[in-house]
Amino acid sequence: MPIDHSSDLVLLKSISEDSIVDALESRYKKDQIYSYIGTGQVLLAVNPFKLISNLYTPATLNKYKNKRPYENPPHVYALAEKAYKELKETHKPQCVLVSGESGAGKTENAKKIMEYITNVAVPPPLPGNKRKNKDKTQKDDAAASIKDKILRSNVLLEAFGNAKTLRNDNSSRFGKLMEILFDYGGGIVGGKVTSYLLEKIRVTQAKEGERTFHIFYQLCAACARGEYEELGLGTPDCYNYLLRTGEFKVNRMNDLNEFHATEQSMDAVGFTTEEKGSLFKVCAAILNLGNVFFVDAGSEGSDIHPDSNEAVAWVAFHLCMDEGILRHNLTHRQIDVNGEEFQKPLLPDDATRARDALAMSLYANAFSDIVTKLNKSMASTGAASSRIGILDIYGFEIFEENSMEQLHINYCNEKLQQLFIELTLRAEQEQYAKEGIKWEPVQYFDNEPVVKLIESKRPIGLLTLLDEESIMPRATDDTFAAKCEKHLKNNHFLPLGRTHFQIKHYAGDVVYANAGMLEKNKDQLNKNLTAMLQTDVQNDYIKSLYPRAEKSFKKPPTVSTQFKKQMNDLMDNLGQCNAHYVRTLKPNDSKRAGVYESDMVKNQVTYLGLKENVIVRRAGYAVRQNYDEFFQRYRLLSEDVWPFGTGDVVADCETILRSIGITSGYERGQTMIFLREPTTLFALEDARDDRLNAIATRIQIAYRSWI
Ligand code: AOV
Ligand code: MG
Repeated sequence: MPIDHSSDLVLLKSISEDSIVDALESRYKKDQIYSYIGTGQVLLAVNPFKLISNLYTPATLNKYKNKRPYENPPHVYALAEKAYKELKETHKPQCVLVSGESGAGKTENAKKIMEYITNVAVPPPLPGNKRKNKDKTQKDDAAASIKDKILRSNVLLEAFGNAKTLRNDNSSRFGKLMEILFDYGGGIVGGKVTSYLLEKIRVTQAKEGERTFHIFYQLCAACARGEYEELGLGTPDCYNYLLRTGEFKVNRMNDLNEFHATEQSMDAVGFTTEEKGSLFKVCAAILNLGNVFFVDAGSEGSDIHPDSNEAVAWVAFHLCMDEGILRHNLTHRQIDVNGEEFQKPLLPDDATRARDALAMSLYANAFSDIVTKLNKSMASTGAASSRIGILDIYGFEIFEENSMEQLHINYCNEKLQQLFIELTLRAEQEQYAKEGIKWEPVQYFDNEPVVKLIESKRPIGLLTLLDEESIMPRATDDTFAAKCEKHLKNNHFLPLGRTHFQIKHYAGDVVYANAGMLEKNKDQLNKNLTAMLQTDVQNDYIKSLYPRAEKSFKKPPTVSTQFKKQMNDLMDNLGQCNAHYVRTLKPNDSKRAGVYESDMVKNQVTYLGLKENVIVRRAGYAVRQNYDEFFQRYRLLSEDVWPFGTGDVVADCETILRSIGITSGYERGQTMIFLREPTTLFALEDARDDRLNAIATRIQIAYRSWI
């Protein structure tokens, strides 16, 4: 197949942000959503917001098997193939980093990568002929079942971890690293999911026009059809947590069908009927909790509102506990004074906050438990020698109101962008150095100051300040704002009075509201509620979500501390891997097919640093190829080397180049040949096509004269 000159941005005639935007547009209009920066290096994917026929069929998938990226049009399958091939050849851990803003297509592409890899991965090897057929079948079955679980885990995690937002109808509200584990021969032996900070506030406070997590609507739809009737759920508009947003349906999403898929995935990963029932009970308890309101009961206390009696009864029923104990714990808080415990009545507002904290905690713990169960069920069946990690996080987001959740999400995106810069630059430099090629470094926009502003300990950064304020007894959102203003002297930080501050992120300026940050960061469930879940509930599953901690005088780590640690562990993990990149782009903000808004794409091209990426890739050498591969592909161009070469592959490659008149503009590396001009590659490909055509014609003539 002749090379499509527009498929790799490195081959563009002139490089500017506009020319990149235009090139992507003309491809997009032809339904060519994928392009490269350096064939097989960085894959760009523009969200089509529609199904493109034949893009992901089994036939297409097969076309990419065992092929080099340049042998086919750009595709996420090509990148997945490359990651898998490098795993098999080098046995080094690989990772695919999928990045882009919210709704750009990260999750969809990440799933295609998993689909590809689970499809092509070889069955586990059988040592010699000694093994009986029975063993073979068992091992094959185990591998097939793990592949199935890996794919189905997506359905399950999306049901509980995704939601409709203003940006994306199926927005990931948690970050995910899926690691597929392989044996030495490239057979899949297991899988491992790591999840990052679920946006649990969505359970109780989803915004107008959005939805909370899909599972709640799925359950309501199932109950309406008579499934899981014992949960007693009504339509979504019966529940305050769902009603608030005014949004119940998602375009092209059928909650009942989705529920069945969720249930099937739960079965596939080994949830028992009882476990499923308990998990759904927790969800139903949460929905009913949202319908519990409080009234003033004088002398600083509160009572359950009489209209909420039914809701409280349902909560007690679902949590399998005594209603009286529940009512008491919802309206009181345990405090310790000089080692003695007291029950302090709560004001209605405080009781409401405690109620929401309970709902969020139940959901977050249930979500962690799902991840734990998934990991048990995908645990390695044999010795894992290496892995491919596929990272699909929540994309950079800006809303009208941004809070701690957005701060964490955007911080995570900053870290990933930083890693991208470091690895592409480092990898590029290392390759030139290793191959002994001279190279002039290219300047990049470096987002390190922003990362430092957020996470640094010294000088003190934003999250550290937040942590410090969170343990101060009399700290308020206001004192936090004052401290930020005093300590954060950084061009990327702008205090906006006492209520808001702005951060200049690599992907845009975001204004964050201070309100509630300290509380969210402390993330404490009243002691009496924790104790209630540990002792008063009669359901083992729910109890298991609240294991008793060892007695400790240390304060539990804050949300920010935990997240920062997770991010740094993640970066360490990814730093050990050979990285592959998918950069997803969003062509419009209205989720519409066929609409390509150049300004919007240009903004992303700018902040993703795609132009610099192209320049770096091109600065040295546009094309690089292993000597052997180069020889195999182009040997038919020179009679002097055809068919087996002279034994000196480097000299043979030069002979091939000379045969089409190229005597300069290339460099001999240790293992690779580097071509400076992309046109050299075109010339080689064109000559190869001519040659193949000539051979085909000769064969035809010979054939005709023969018949
Ligand atoms: P995201 O993962 O990047 O956003 P998704 O992968 O969920 O974005 O994509 C958003 C929506 O765009 C999907 O639900 C599809 O409808 C559509 N879409 C994306 N890629 C494709 C594709 N290749 N083909 C067809 N439709 C596509 V977020 O999770 O919000 O950051 O946090
Ligand atoms: Mg997503």
